[in-house]
Parts: sequence; C-alpha cells; structure tokens
Amino acid sequence: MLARMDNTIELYDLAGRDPALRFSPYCWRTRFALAHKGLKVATLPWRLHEGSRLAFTGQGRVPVLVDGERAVFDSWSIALYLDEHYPDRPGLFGAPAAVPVVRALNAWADLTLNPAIARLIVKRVHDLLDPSDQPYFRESREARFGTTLEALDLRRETQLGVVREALLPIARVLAEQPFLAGDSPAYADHIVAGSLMWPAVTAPWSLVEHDAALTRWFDAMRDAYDHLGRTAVTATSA
Ligand SMILES: N[C@@H](CCC(=O)N[C@@H](CS)C(=O)NCC(=O)O)C(=O)O
Repeated sequence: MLARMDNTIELYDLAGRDPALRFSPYCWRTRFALAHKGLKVATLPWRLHEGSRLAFTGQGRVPVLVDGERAVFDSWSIALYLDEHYPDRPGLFGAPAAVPVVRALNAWADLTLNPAIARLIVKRVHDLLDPSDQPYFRESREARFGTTLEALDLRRETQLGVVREALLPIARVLAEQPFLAGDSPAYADHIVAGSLMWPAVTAPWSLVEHDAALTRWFDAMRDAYDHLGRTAVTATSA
C-alpha cells in the first residue's frame, strides 16, 4: 500500500465491466458516510479477481478505506473509524447511545435485506461484471443460494414481494419521520440507502415506488450530499 502525498482518503470500491459502474451496497454505505462527514475521497475501482490488491488488509472484501498510513476494512468498522478520527465533522450516529441500535439495523441489512435484494438482482449483477469476474461470481453465488442465477431471475416477481415485505418496518418509520436517524440523515439512513443503491444502479425496476414514504425518503437520500446517489452511473446510463 502506498499512501498518497496529498492525504486524500482512498476507497477500494467494487466496479462492473464499466469501471464507473459502482453498485456494492457496503461501498455505498461508506461513500454516503464520507460525504456526510465532508471528507474527500478518491474511489479506486476494484474487481472481484483482484484479491491480491487488498493483501495489505489481510482479507479480500471491499470497502477498504486507506487514510494516510491507516487501512480499515468492513463498512461498520469504517463508520466507527470515521467518527473516532474525525470528531470535529458531523457525527454518523448522533448520541453514543445510538451506536448499538444502529448496529442492530446494520446486522438486519446484512442478514435480511441484502440477501433478499441479492436474490432479486444477482443475475443482472453477474451480467454487468467484468468477464474475468463472472465465473467466480456465478460459482460462489449459486453455491450460496443453492440454485442457478437463471432460476433466481425467473422468480423475480415473487422476490420483489419478499423485498417489499422486508422493507415494511422501514416504510412505517419513514411515514412518521423524515429520516431513519430523525430530522436529518445519518448512518442509519446510509445503511438502508446503500442497500437500495445496489438495485437502483443495476436494475430497471424500483423497490420503493409502491410506497410514498419510501419513495420520498430514497429520493431525498439520492439528492443528499450534492446528489451523490442521483449522479451515480447506472446500468442504463453506462
Ligand atoms: N461485512 C462487510 C461485507 C463486505 C462485502 O461482502 N463486500 C463484497 C462486495 S459487495 C465483496 O467484497 N465481496 C468479495 C467476494 O465476494 O469475493 C462490510 O460491511 O464491509
């Protein structure tokens, strides 16, 4: 790992065949969090077969944040790192007591929401990957889901219903308050918006249009931070 001379933070970010297409839900969490803290970042496109480029972290997943001499991996650890090392910038959690609660939301997104969305879009994601990533992706995801990518794609309508049902508690909360974190967005919102950016940039169908509160909130999240989510390259714009 070589630290940049200008102190810009770097983020290894999963990319598709088009290096500008960025869809990882975990990387999106970190990108929202960095924007929330007003920190500049240079994102480095990374592909699944490039595990050796992350060898300096001792693991093979993104996001990986490089801040000077420090490297941090895992989106949750990165969020904690950013608040600890940049305490003078806007906080990601509000009160310290909120951290364990937001951690529960993080675990829900990792273990319930993201697998449900993955089943819905995994074939599309495969098709958007660099060809050198596709065999590994197909093999690992078919093993994970116990069926072929094509079979999952055929169940799209049913799976859309599963995702919408998973989002019910989020929709209920957003019908009564502007953001998950309260009056303004914070890391709780970055987690769920990160998950929703994944289909938003890879698939043509909406996961929120059935619900007015979800639609309002996801519009606001994509327009937040200087339209970070809104200006993302999508599979149709790529
Ligand atoms: N718990 C990790 C999960 C990170 C993760 O799974 N990243 C995916 C990209 S979305 C990855 O790097 N996968 C590598 C692989 O499948 O080999 C986090 O929150 O950062």
